[in-house]
Amino acid sequence: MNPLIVIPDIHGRWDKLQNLLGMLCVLGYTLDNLVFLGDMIDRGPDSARIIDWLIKHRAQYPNTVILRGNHEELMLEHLETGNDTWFRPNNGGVATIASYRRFLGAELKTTPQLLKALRACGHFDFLNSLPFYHETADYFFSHAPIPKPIYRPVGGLTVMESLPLPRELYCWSYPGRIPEAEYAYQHPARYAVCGHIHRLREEIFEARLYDHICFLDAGCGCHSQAALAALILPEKRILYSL
Ligand SMILES: [Mn+2]
Repeated sequence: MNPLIVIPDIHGRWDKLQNLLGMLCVLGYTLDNLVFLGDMIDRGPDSARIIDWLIKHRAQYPNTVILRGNHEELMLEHLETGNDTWFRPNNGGVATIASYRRFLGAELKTTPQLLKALRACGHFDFLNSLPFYHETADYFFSHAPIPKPIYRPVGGLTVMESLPLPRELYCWSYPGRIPEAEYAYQHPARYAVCGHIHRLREEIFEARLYDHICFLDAGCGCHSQAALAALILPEKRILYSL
């Protein structure tokens, strides 16, 4: 089987995504087994274009996995309830609406207009269908890290402490002051990969690879110098966009 290539938070940076995918192709990797960890949208300028590309890419390569991040949650919540947390400056929803105005060539002045336009182009149904996690025999992927007490092993199987997990956990959980590696649960027989957490505030512009989990977000879309990372599995090689 071709390697799995995992890509974390893109945050609207089409340029970084294209650079990374180009680099992967030059190195001889195929793009038919990509796993996107969510937060494809917001902050950067090209969210609409990225979502459109993801829909087409998954149609072409059905093995493609695209997860839901907290930013897709914020956008969906706004569209469904009018909650405007999405528009807080740090969240970057305004940039996403601007990208849809350009992409669709429409004014999109109100939330109902935006919702109607997103339904018409298929983006709403796409975003609304994104799963919260993806599990294979060897790996566990989620946008945010799963904290320690959540899983327990039973007879060699992975069993969740309480089913279903609160859905926000997959998108929003955050170690706070706990060192990230200590915070994250060690999945039995599975290597975990998450996005969601960068360490730009500590001037760390890299992904962090631990024995049981990889924190893959290097801060793409949150700082002009931050790259988009990719984790290539099973070799655990990390590449960065320019
Ligand atoms: Mn996130």
